[in-house]
Order: sequence, then C-alpha cells, then structure tokens
Amino acid sequence: MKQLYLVFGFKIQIYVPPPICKAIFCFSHIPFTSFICICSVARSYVRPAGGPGAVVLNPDQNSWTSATTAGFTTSDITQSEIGYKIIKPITAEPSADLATGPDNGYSDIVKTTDGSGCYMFNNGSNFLFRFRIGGIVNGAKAYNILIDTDMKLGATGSSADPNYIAPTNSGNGNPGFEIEIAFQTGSNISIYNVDGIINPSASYTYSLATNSIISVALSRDNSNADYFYDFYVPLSALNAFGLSSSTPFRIVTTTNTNPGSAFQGTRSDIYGINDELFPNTTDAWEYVGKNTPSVTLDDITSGGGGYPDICTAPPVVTTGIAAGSNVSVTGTWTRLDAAKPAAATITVYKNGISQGTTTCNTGGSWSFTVATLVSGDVITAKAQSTGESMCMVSNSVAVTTCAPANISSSSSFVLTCLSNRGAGGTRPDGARIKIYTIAYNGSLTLFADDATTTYKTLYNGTANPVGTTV
Ligand SMILES: [Ca+2]
Ligand SMILES: [Ca+2]
Ligand SMILES: [Ca+2]
Ligand SMILES: [Ca+2]
Repeated sequence: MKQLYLVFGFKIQIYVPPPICKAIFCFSHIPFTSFICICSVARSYVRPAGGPGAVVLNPDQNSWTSATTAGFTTSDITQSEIGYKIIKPITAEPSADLATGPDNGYSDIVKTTDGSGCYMFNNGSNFLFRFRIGGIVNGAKAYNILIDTDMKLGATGSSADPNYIAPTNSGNGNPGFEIEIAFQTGSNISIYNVDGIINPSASYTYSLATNSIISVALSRDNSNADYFYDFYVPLSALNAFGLSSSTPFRIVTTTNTNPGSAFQGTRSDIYGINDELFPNTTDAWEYVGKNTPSVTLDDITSGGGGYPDICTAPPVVTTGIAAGSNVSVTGTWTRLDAAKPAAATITVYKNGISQGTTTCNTGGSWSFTVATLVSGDVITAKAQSTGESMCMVSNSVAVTTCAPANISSSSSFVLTCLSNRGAGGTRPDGARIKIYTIAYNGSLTLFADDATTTYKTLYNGTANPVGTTV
C-alpha cells in the first residue's frame, strides 16, 4: 500500500501493482475513510507473446501457469498447473549473489519461502525445467542444466571423471558433466553433448515458441516480480544419450549472461551456493555436483518419489589403520554449513560392507571398533543427519600390516598417539627411541632420534637417556 494524500478527511490509498495484474479491485472497508485496492495477480505467461504457448508447459492452453485462473494466491508450487518437483539446494540460495550480471535481475536465481528456486518434472514424454528468476529483460541469456550421468566428477579421487577438463585463464573447464540442456533466450533450447567437451555443438534444438514459457511467480524477491522460466526437451533425445528412466544422474543448474553453453559463457548464478564465495566457476560446478544426490527420471514423474533429500557431508577416516582384532577405526565429521544439523550417524564399511554405526557431532571425532581387519581391507564411512541422504562416501583407507624386522622386543614401550603431526607414548627408563622409514624392499632408514636435528625425538625435556645405547 502506498498512502498518497489526504483529501477532505478521506484517506486515499493506492496500490502500486506488480507488472502484471489480472484485475484491480478497490473497496472501502470503513466507509468514507479509506479505500483498499487489491491486485489479483495474474500468473499469466509473458513470453512467448500472442498465444497460449507450449501445450506441454501449459496443458489447458489458457493464459495461466497456475492450476486455475485465480492465479497463485498462497503457493506457486502447490498451485502450479504442472506438478514440478523441487530441486533441493545443497545450501541456501541467496539473492544478489551473482558472479556477473545485475543483482536481483534476469539471471539471479531467487527462492520462495521454502528455499526452493529450481524445479523439474517428467510428464512421461518430456523433461521439464523451471527456474525462479528475480527479473526479466529483453536480450539473450542462458539458463543451463548440467547433467552428470556416470556419477563421476572432478580430477582426482575414487570418483574422478576420466574426461575432466581443467579451467584455463581464458575459459571454463568441465569437471565431468556429460549432457547440457540450455534455455537460450533469443535463440532456442539446445541439448549439448559435453562429455569431455567445452566447446559443444548442439545435438538437438527446439524453438522458444514450442518449448518455453515465461510467467510471473508468486514470490517477489527484491519487492518486485519474480518469473518462472519454463522449458522442456523430449525424453527421446535424452534416451539417445543413454539416459533411461532409471539411470541415476546428478544435476546442477546455473545461469549464464551469454546465450549459449555454460562452458562457453560467463557464469552468473549457480543454484545452491553463494556464488560470491566460489570465484572459480569450474570448481563451483564440481562442488555442487559432488554434494548433490542422484535422481532418476522415474523419481520426478507425478507418481514418483520426488527429488531426494540433500546429501550429508561425508566423514573423514583417519589414515594408518593396522591389521588386527578389535581395531579402533577413527575419524572426523563436519557438516556442510552451519544451517545443517549438528549431529550425524556414521556408518563404517569394510570392503563396502557395513560394520555398524556410531555418532558424531560436527567438528568432532568418532571411533568404531571393527572385529577383524587384515592387510588389504579397505575402510570407508558415510554420514547421515536427520532429514538428509547418505549419498557421499569418505576417503578410502587401506589396512596395512606393520612388522618391521628389528621391532623392539620391549613390552614396556607403548605408542599412545600417532598422527600426521607426530607420535607420542611411554618407554622403559633410559631407552632411546628411534623412528625408521620402511622401503618397499623392507630396508630401514633412520628418520628420527634424539640426535637428529630435523626430526628430533624428545623425552619431555629431560636429557635421559644420554649415553644410553640401543
Ligand atoms: Ca541467486
Ligand atoms: Ca524480483
Ligand atoms: Ca561425469
Ligand atoms: Ca547462487
């Protein structure tokens, strides 16, 4: 409401409407004192102009993306004509967090009250997408879907993508996405094969008139209208890339101030992160992709289970696990960000088989006793917090046997601590401690003792055992 002026004791209030109103209704709720005008906001499509738009995106072919001509009144998700499934952001998506482009504008992914800003849907024949964008402008931009079909991303680690392309000073890399779908305003909707490619050619193109609709959302980020950018591609085209209805894939949504492939353009906004904290675009895509749960096309049908809960951050398994009985496996766990639950259940695996669970608070350490470990066993762990998915695995630690040839025969020597910062323990009085490295052929090289200057063995500040021979 905007109070304009007082005229002869009559308070006149004028509503300043959003850009598109179905109608403006005015009434006086207290006779002769004030008038209230309500804009019944039309969630009508705004592009393409001059017709009902794509039948796939607007099945009843009226002028509304809402389920009824009453528009969106309480929720533009539950009242949507298409039952889009929410793509859950890995962390809160801020407004005005852009790498390039005007804040709150045509490339800013914004959110509604539940935190969501991107959506997708499988209608049985087509793959539909919806971006919630803070504004609209004439001109050619791109709204890009990056799809990882082999669950591999990054240059290193057990799930590295063999087709990883590093970024250069002059352009984006590709951390391991295989398919890209781009809504390129001003030209078309394209599907690109980007498997090991950063300068892709479109494998399929579809016209904006038949495959896209832009309409007004209920949310009003920055106190002005937000828009739904809807587009779709046929499932048959994705099937040609090997993506079946049950193929797990990961999805990253991103906007681009250039009208083309994300890999060739200038990143504006990646959904699910504060872009101001991720200056390297390729690393940001990889970070989001790796922290994203997998989904299938079956999940996002009207009867499907929906988009999975977001992943709990993985634990870290402490290295240096020796073979034996009742071995204590230890590690740490830290949540992805402060908005996430502070505790997680840790499941420990031996050779991929669950051995049991323990718990951990964020920033803390955990331990779990495994009954038997032999050299070559591989230990991993996963974490799960309330309301989240257990979809990320820790580092892998191989169990080793430690039996150097000249191991001390003293039973009074006890190693109580071993970490990458050093080791500590107790020893018989007067004994000298020497640390050796062991080569693959079994030969020993002195690493540290009380006479070594680089890595020195200390005895809690005492001179003991000077003169002792070991
Ligand atoms: Ca944003
Ligand atoms: Ca807005
Ligand atoms: Ca991949
Ligand atoms: Ca963002």
